[in-house]
Amino acid sequence: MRKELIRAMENAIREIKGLPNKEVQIFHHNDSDGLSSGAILTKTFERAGFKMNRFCLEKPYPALLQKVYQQEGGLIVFADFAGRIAPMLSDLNRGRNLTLILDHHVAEASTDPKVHNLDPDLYGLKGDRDISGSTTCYLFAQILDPANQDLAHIAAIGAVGDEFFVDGCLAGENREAAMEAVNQGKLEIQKHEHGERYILKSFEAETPCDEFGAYLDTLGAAGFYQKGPDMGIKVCLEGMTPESDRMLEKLKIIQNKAFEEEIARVKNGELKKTPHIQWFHVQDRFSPMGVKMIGMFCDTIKNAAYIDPARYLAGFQIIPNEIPGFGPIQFNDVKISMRVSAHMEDEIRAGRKMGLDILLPEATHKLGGFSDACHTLTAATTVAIGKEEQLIEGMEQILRK
Ligand SMILES: [Mn+2]
Repeated sequence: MRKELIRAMENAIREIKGLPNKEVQIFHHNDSDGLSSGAILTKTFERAGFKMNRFCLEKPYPALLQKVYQQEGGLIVFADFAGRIAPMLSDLNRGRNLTLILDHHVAEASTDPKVHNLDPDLYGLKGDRDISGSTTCYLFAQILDPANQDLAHIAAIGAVGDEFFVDGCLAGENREAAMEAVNQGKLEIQKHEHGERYILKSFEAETPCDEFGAYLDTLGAAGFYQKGPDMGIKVCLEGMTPESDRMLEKLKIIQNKAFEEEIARVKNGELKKTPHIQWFHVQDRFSPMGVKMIGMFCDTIKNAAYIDPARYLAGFQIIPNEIPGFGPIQFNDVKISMRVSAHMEDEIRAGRKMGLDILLPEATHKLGGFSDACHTLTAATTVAIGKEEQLIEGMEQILRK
């Protein structure tokens, strides 16, 4: 299975080497795994002598993809997302651009031979156990040029960041990458009672990978519209600096202040209630932070005393009509994030309440929205601005049935 993935990567690389222009556009996710993936690809294509345009995205929104695929003859790489939307990318591409998908989420096969879906999920590897986005990029990088083996520790940062462990330890391809970094003296593995801790030794200060990942997560999420991802890539490649520390502190202050103010509003009656759902709307009050913040905010308050433990919790945040570095895009959409209390979590696990993975996508589809990351206990989708109440009502209808 791994062999076939390697072969597929080799085929894609052969096509890259046959391109007349050495130019690449990289789109990568904004969490620690996505930033690590972006850093590995940046170094890899730099070394290969490519001119590069790199974009960090919170999600590969269809409105953005339509713009991306107006071009022809390009090399387009997606990292840490897009595995599942390979058929859609194939329809948009129609043989016109060489496209590579280096994701590790659940995937669907491409229908365009120019769209290479190199998601290990298609090759029998488990993206939530064996291999992260960063390790997928690392595998690809190594095949392109064995010199890229020196990026193994960055693969480990992403793997730890995604928190997929087996008995507290990295497994599969992620473990291979970590062991390579250990051999190079860039990583140390400390064993403890419940597994292992991974300490980065490649930079001036030794830092545990989990702390490094949390640092990247804040830069990418809270700093999304303020060049946080650029700083994240730099930190992955060169380590933390006083400058990156200052940016992190500034972002933490912005986040804490925004959350505190929103908690006060929710407590003071801005939480609307329907029979099964409680919901609120932050409009653009989390600006200039990214829309991942609405999910993080729901996580922060889901078990608070002022939240009804027996109702689903939903929060809305307006998606800015802009992708940093890419320019304006008229999304005119709002993001909804949903979470549940510990009590509801038990109910859903026991099968007595409907999981969010069914409830939210079903209601979203009826309104022509876009659903991406929906799990039983956490879910998020987007719908057009103005359809918020209809979406809540749609979910109530599903629950009444
Ligand atoms: Mn990932």
